[in-house]
Amino acid sequence: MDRDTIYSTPRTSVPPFEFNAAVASVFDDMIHRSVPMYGEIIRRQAQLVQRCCRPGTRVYDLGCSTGNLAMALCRLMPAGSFEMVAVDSSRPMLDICRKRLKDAGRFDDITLMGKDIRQVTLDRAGAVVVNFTLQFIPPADRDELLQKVYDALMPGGMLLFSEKTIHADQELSDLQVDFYYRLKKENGYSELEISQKREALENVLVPETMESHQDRLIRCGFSGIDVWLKWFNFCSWICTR
Ligand code: GEK
Repeated sequence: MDRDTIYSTPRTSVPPFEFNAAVASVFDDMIHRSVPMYGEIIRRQAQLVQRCCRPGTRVYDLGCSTGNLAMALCRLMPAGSFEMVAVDSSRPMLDICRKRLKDAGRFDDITLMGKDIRQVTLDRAGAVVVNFTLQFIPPADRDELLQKVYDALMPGGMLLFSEKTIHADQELSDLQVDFYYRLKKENGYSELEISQKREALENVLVPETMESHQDRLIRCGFSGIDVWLKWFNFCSWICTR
């Protein structure tokens, strides 16, 4: 896994963050060092998917990046025992995902789609995973996307959803951000890397409060909503119909 050094040298101006080839090539290192408990999130989500995925249903991973969830699911479930569609609009991310699946001999298990998740039709969904991707969708389009997820879920189906959030209380918000940057420093990012990445993500990653996410989930019709993991400004939900 290549090390993420994208923001390690000073830039005169920091362009908006993109999921381009440079980012894709270091993505796994970047996400493991930037998302608290990322390995735990993927491991437990794969186990949850395994529980609720019944014959005739599909698993969707919307914003699949390099396919960490697909790989975790392949480790848990034998070839041919599940149907999965993994979607991402970044070509370089999907190229890496495809190669990993081929190398593991599991390419036939997963359908990869290079598309905007807003344009994808979902059908017979047993589980839909949306990890740290809604935050990159324009806020005005988020209701429609989650409504589409809800409408596609079969009885007994689940949405597994994770986001970076903000806190409405400024003092608590500052505290969360402070601890988040502390974690990034502990994981080897310098002050310069942290501040240039923050600048790059401005207006690209648009976080919402947990309450605003939960209000949307309720509006869309989800009846069971559980925060199963929370670490300062990071939150993972299980949502059932
Ligand atoms: C993981 N879920 O490893 N349509 C499709 N893909 C999109 C769109 C869109 N409109 N916008 C962004 N993406 C993964 C991590 S990363 C999170 C998800 C992060 C894709 C984008 O190309 C990228 O691969 C992914 O969403 C977000 O659990 O980097 O913070």
